[in-house]
Amino acid sequence: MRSITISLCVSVTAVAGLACGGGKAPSTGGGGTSSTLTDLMKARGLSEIDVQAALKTYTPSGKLDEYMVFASGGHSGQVIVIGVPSMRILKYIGVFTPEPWQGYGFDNQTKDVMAGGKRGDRDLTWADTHHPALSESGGDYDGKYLFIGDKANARIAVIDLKDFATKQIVTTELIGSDHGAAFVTPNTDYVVETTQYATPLGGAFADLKEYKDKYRGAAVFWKFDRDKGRIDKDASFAIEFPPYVQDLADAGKKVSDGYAFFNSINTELAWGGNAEGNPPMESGMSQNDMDYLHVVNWRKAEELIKAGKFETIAGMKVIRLATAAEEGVLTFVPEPKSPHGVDVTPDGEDIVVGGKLDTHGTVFSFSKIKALIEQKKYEGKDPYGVPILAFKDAIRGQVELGLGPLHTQFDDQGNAYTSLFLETVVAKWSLKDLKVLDKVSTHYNIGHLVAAEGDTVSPDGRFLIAMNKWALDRFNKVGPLLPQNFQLVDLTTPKMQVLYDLPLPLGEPHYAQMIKADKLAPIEIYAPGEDPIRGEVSPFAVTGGKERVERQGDQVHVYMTAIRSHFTPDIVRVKLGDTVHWHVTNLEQAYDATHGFAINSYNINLSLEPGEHSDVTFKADRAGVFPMYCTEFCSALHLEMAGYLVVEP
Ligand code: RUQ
Ligand code: CUA
Repeated sequence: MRSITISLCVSVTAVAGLACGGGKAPSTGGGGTSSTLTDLMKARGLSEIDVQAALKTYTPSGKLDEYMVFASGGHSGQVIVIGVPSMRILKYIGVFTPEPWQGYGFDNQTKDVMAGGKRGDRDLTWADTHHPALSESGGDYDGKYLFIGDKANARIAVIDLKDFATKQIVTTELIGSDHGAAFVTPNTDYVVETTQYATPLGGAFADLKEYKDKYRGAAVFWKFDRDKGRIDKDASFAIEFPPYVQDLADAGKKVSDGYAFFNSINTELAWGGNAEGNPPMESGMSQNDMDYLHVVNWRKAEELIKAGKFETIAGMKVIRLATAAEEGVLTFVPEPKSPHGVDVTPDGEDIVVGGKLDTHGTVFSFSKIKALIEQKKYEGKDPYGVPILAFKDAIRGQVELGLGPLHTQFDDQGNAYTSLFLETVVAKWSLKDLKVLDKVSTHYNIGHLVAAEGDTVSPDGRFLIAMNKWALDRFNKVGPLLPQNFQLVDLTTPKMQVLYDLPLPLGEPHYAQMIKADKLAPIEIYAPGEDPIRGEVSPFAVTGGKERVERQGDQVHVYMTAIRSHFTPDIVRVKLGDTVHWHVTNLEQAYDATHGFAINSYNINLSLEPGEHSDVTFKADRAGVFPMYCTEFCSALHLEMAGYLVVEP
């Protein structure tokens, strides 16, 4: 017992610089019980390893995190911001779905943003957010923007990290779903979105029996205009792919800049029909020993677009498959058995593919692939005329990883980390000699993993998060639907160590990226009267003393201000049938002085951050007296920050 106390004392003191006089922890003050660390450990059933983990993650009140994680919010259609190492949740960013607290999807501005993602005239009220991608300069995160894809509806969102708010959603009817989305080219020239499930391009109709001939995938290269901070739809283009069910994707970097890599899982061209005499999809798609890694020369594709070698489908410029094959835009390399993740190494030289139904990670060599393409050394063509390189000539080697390799991230020491779904571990392996060095168990069924800046040209190492699909026995029971489990893993010790479990009960968060916190510089307040979506002072902004109600026929404009602790005007009278244009400016210029604005029965709910201006338009179609009030506990007189909307019959 005594020796445990001593060794704990030594290690704890070493880790945290704690005073450890005779094993006594400092008293917690007047009249409190003073206990030794060992007593505390005993009482809570903690081991020395547990205490080390606690010391590596515990972040006292007022201390900030070193890294920030942007995680997909899965079905919620949001993005989750998490601090590392504390694993404290810092923000849910409303993206594809309304987020009431931020008033996202309630005012005219954010309704317009959401309308950008409409398919046909249908409002979509959920998303399957998969892969967030931070903007990059020279292949490194620059902390300016974040993009994320919605697999279910083939949409991409742009989030400005100036205020951590969604500014734009785009979609194209060219494709019906995506999965390799979003990822960015090294200078964020393009945000790439790739089809998952093939459909006839542009939403046309063709029966599934015509799958081979009429169904297609595509990679959409959304042009990002950095000055405007928006995707430029007109400058975007797409490349048509065979209906091989493209999976994950990654952009080349450094030596492989100008290229992008896409996995596929269905070179069998299965299309289901298990009640029509066909094999079920999952076995139909798993017959071949090899699928195709799609190697795309996107700089070449840009040239073809400039040269007019495209067709316009559903408003999108599309390089047709035959053109892509002939002009060297698209080349295939066989890859083992229904792979999943494809990840380019920090130097851009290797492309690591997770086998999923194969026990290997396959390491393709970009320089070999490039040389083979230049020499036109093909071993054949696929049925669509796309040239195929020989597998053995294109790889540097394979690493025997274990069961179910999926995704790979990198550190600053030349190591790679691959998630193994079936084995439910993270495998650490050496890029140099392709040998496994260590494995750590995760709980359970890990999907993606994210290391600190682990997919950039300069990874940091240090921390990794295992993003686990199943939680089983990790948390208190909450009924049959369990949270997902993010496990923080220490990469600085010789053996990887799990430090912390964070349950995420919001949707299945697929992927995340982890950025050094000091690369982010968000604003604290908006300029007086700023419309955050336009990024400028609103023409409807209201200043103190200029509050008023103006009527033009049945159109009523309300110019209102909010400041602790009142709205001006606090009574607004309109007539049944009027259209009301409500303009509210928060006059506060103090950090964190947010007011809410809600009107009963009319589903009006705004969040006005300091300086922010917001507009909402509605029809006064119900007579009565409707309380309106501030929904943020903004001051001692918050409850008094209220008024009435009077709709006269
Ligand atoms: S993935 S299943 Cu990122 Cu592994 Cu979507
Ligand atoms: Cu303003 Cu409560």
